[in-house]
Amino acid sequence: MVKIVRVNNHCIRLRYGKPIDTESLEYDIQNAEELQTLPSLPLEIEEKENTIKLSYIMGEATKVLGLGENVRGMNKRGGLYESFCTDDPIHTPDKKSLYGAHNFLLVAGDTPFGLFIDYPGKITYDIGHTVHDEMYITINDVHADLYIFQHGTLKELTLSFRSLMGNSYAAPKWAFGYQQSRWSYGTKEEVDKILRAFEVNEIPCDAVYLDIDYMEDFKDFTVDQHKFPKFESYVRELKNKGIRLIPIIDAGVKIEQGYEVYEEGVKNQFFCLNNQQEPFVAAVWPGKVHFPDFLNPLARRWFGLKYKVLVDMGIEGFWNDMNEPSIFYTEDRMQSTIDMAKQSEGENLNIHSFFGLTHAFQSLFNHPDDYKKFYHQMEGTLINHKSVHNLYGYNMTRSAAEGLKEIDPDRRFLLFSRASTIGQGRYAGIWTGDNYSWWEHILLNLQMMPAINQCGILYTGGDTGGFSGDANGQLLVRWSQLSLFTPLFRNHSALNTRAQEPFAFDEKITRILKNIIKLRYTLIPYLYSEYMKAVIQHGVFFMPLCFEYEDDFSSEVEDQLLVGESLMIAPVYRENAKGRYVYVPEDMLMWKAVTEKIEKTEIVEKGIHYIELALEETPIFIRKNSLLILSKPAMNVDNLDLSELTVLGYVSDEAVYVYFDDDGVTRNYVKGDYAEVVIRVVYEHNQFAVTIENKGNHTLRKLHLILMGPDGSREERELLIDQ
Ligand code: MIG
Repeated sequence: MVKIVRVNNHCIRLRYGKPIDTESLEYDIQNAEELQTLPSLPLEIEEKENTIKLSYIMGEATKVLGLGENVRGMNKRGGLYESFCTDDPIHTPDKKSLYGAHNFLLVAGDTPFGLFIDYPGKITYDIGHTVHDEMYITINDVHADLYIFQHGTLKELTLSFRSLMGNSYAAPKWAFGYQQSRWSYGTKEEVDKILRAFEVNEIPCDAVYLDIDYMEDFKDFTVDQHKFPKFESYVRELKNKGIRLIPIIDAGVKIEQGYEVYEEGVKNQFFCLNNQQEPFVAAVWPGKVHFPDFLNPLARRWFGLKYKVLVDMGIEGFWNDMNEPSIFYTEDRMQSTIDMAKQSEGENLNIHSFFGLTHAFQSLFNHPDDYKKFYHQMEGTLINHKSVHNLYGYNMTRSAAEGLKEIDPDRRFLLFSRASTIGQGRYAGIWTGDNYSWWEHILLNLQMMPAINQCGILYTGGDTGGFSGDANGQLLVRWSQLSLFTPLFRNHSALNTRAQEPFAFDEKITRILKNIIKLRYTLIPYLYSEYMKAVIQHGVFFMPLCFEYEDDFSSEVEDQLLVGESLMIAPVYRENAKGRYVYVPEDMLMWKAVTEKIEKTEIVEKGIHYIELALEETPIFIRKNSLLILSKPAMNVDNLDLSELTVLGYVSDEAVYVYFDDDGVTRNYVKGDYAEVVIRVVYEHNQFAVTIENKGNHTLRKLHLILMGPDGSREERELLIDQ
């Protein structure tokens, strides 16, 4: 049985059975009109053998964008995918699922449409993998909500979807600064050593991360006093220098008598249960753990308020890890695997039995059947984990966000998660997990960004330089030239890998990275303004070219992005490359940025160009009739001087830029407490005319304009801003 409602001009919802309320979307269903007849649909939907199957025949030129955080290119055609939040640290193209479950697709055929499947268990996608022209989607259930978006461009359909999600999370402004991480800076001495190197090299930095080793025996909400004596005063001492410490919080709670979180959780039945209704045991970092039942609202609130211990010590940001949840092993599976090994002791193992045995050990990690072994308490009933798997990390993050809001209602905390699903963007951002120091992963990182944004998750970025494996200086530089534009710009790497801080290579690399990081601070007024407008207006920060340019070629471009309304980026992602081909979809102003100084600019005409790019050059393209706003660099965001800004523009007719700013610290922007400066530049009769209009309180006093027009005209002027 299907029930159909019209949600808005672009969207209808088809409800099959009685789906679980995932709370992925947040819109007013009261006014939605119920439709009595099935409208014509762009794809076939069939209920069959306890599944819902969707199928669609793709035209030769049809492209399929979306699926958020996943492997392969922007166009998902040709691949098999699953949505099942998975801790898989090796992001090769044959994988089907990473940490997020992002069931949103944009089908760009003759008549574009969008599809969101609101269902929290596993969904499989065959997008032209088995048969080139055919797309099949299978939901192994008869309860699901399908949202279909029609009658608009790809951008309009995305914005329509975004409007159903509620307000996105707004990171504090300091979280747009450069951030340094490592598994682990495990003691105060190590953190101090790193910070000294930043100071000596005069490299700006806003945050240093604490990975699992800051805890006592990997117990959440504890700090090892031997490794970090007088933690509270240390946190405050660093904050006075403009540095925030960001501790990690893991999903698994260590089983240990006397450990408060464990004891309270057991007492109140706040942990997931096994089929005997006892707390379910899995093993992760600390050894045996219980998983908080984040789907139970009482448990969610309880865990969220635990962050207070660290907030009271001055902590303003957290990263939530291992919340797919990742399971190293379960006891019974370990036992049967050991039994199997014992049985084969002394045997003459052949190719089958040997690989059978090693496979059994390898598949202890995140075994699919282990996700069937535990239950959540939702509205008084027990629900098997497997059918709601994709809601786990989302609700852990929600727990943190709601807890932090209760603990300190006004403050914006930095918060991001590894696992996620659609809806989580209201509470936090994500990072893209354990990538590798592989050149391919720069491109993969770029390709995920717009798809993640389509799902309402705006604060995002990858482990710059790569998590696993050893980076070289060149890789880190090129990767940083991408991360320069991601809201989260964090260098992170794994245990036992080569050091990859900006000063870990040679002098030349240090100098280049220092310039890139300083350039980041120069770009913060623009990046933050574009990010906050996307938050407030339910927009996106990253877009593929085809959202703005309708020519056929733009829809083919898989290695360039639009960043906010003014910029296009085209980073180098091949080792030893001295440049790259760039498709310029309209005349643009290219800036080969080396430092924050505006040099090496030129107008590039629409077309395909080979652009030479020395290692230290970051290509930044300013779109026609667009403005880029820049500040002077600073050693951290708190010290950015926003009273004097530079505007770099390329104007052939008229450019209007709305520069957003607010305190960057509180939630007052929600009440409209923010400033907008409207900068308008008109080019007429070979002259530029500039007007400024202010709304709200802002700190801007002076603008330095560098304007380029068609036929080589260029002008610089200063403008004092009236208050
Ligand atoms: O299984 O806390 O993705 O960023 O450094 C490894 C240690 C657990 C995985 C995270 C990574 C983090 C690491 N964690």
